[in-house]
Formats: sequence, structure tokens, C-alpha cells
Amino acid sequence: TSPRTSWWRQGRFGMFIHFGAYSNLEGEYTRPDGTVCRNAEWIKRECRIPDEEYEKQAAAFNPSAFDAEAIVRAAKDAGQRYLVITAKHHDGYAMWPTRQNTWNLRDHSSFDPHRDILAELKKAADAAGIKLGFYYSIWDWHDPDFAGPATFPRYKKRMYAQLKELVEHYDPALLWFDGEWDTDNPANRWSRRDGADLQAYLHGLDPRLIVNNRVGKRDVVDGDFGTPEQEIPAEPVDGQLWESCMTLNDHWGFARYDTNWKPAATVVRNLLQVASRGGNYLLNVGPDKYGRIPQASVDRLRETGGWLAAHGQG
Ligand code: FUL
Repeated sequence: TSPRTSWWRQGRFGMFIHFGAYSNLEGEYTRPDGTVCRNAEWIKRECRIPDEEYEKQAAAFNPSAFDAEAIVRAAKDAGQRYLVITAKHHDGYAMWPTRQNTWNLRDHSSFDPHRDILAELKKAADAAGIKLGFYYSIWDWHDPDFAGPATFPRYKKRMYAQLKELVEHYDPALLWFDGEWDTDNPANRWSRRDGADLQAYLHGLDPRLIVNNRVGKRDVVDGDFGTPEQEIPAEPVDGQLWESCMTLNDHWGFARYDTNWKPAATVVRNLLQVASRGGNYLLNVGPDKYGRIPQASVDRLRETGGWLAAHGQG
């Protein structure tokens, strides 16, 4: 346990935010034949939405009600000490004005081009004394160079460039990688070595960065902490820091039909169980297409924070 991870270990409770071009569909895709396919952040792939159609709907994405201060306030009210927002999910859509392509919220949306939601979040988080982290998917469904063995190195270069942008422009405290698994793309044999190289590169940019284990192969030696998903491990892996990430309903991205919200009591119980086993708890919210955290989530976060405050943990 290095001093580098000290704020994170003490933080215990964070907010995960799944927000991207998929949010604009709010979890439902109506096929040409009129049938409806449901998903959330995987909707492009699971519902087999053709590229042109997905791009067309992304062009209409206008999260004009995104309110960084309200999000930070909701986190703070809940007793959360850090945020991790999807800067890029598997669909490859960048939530900041990246200069590596035009598949991003500034160049491919109906959103105010003068706004930058990651910058807004950084400012609000700093003001509230909350740390900011970025989720970044190594797997990319959109970048044509990802798919070919010959072009994969080009993709990798672009990925490094995007991460450099994120680190230099927004000064995140943490990077949360994902999509490192072997996919149907034989070129994407993401290895532990790839992860170690990437991590070394990132620490060259900012030695304080905390990185999750999905930067490598999710082994004890990869990254700074383990990432059990939707579960609380009975026994943590030897000496490894860990963080359980969990949804508040049944999806990460916004899904308008999903009302299966966990009661605040469950959230409190999970948090205490995680903390008692030495882990962190990263609880997810999925803003709607306008950028608003669902009221049901806000209510539960507030209730959770109320409980913690009443019991001296806030
Ligand atoms: C998974 C992803 O595939 C999900 O969409 C989600 O982001 C979850 C936290 O990680 O591996």
C-alpha cells in the first residue's frame, strides 16, 4: 500500500457514471420491422444497430441538462469521495473534444460545441474536494483500425494519444480501464505486457495516477486494484486492493424501462460489507439522454448519505 493510493483507500465510496452516445437511446432500439430491442451501453452490439444508424442517433445526442454541480452534489450528499465517468465506452464515442477523431461529443452531436462536460465535472469536483477518474475502454467498436491485425498498432497509437489528452487536459486522479479481454478480434490480444507498457507510459505522464487491474489481465500484479463486478468477494485476493462496482438497478447505462432499483438499505448494507472486508464500493448512476441522473438514483443516494451521516460515517 503506497501513499499514492492513500486518498482512494480512505475514500471507500465512489460514484460510477455510465454516460455516452448510447444514453441517447435510453436503452431501447426500434428495429425497422417495428420490434423493440432493449439494452443499455451495449445496445449497439447486442441489438445489432448498423453503424450508420448508430452514428445518426449519436448526431442527435444533446445532453443539455448535464449539470456537473448537481452530480457532484449528489455524490457528496451520498458520502462518496470520488467519481469515475465513462470518457469512452466500448462504442468508442469520446465524451470530450478529442483531437484524434470526430467521433466525440463536440464533433458528432447536437450538443453546445462550447461545452465540455469532462471539464465541467473536473471543475465541480475540485471545488467540492472530490476526486475525478475516467473509465476508458480498450475495446473499440467504432475505430476501423481496431479490427485488423495490421492496423491495430495504429489504433493503439491513437489510444495512447487520447489518454494523453485526458491526463493533460483534465488531470484525472484515476484511470479505470475496461475491454481488455480477447474479443472476436484476433488482433486484440491485449497482454499483461501491453498493460504494463501502458501503465508505465501513464505514470510517465503523471506518477500519481491510480489505475485498475483491467489495464492488464486482472491479475494481482496488474494495476493498483482488483475490480469485482456486481459482487462482493467473500475473501479478497492476497494483498490486493479492490473495488466492487455495482449498478443501482440492472443496467449501467440509462434504461428507461429498468425500475428495479436497490433500496437504500441494500446500498448501505453493501457498502458496510465491502468496507468491512477492506474494499471500496463504486456505485453506478446512468444519466438519461439529457444528462440528468434519474430521480430514483438521486433519492437513494441521498438516503444512503443520510444513514451514513446519522451513524457518524458521513
Ligand atoms: C463491463 C462493461 O462491459 C460494462 O458495460 C460496464 O462498463 C462494466 C462496468 O464493465 O466490463
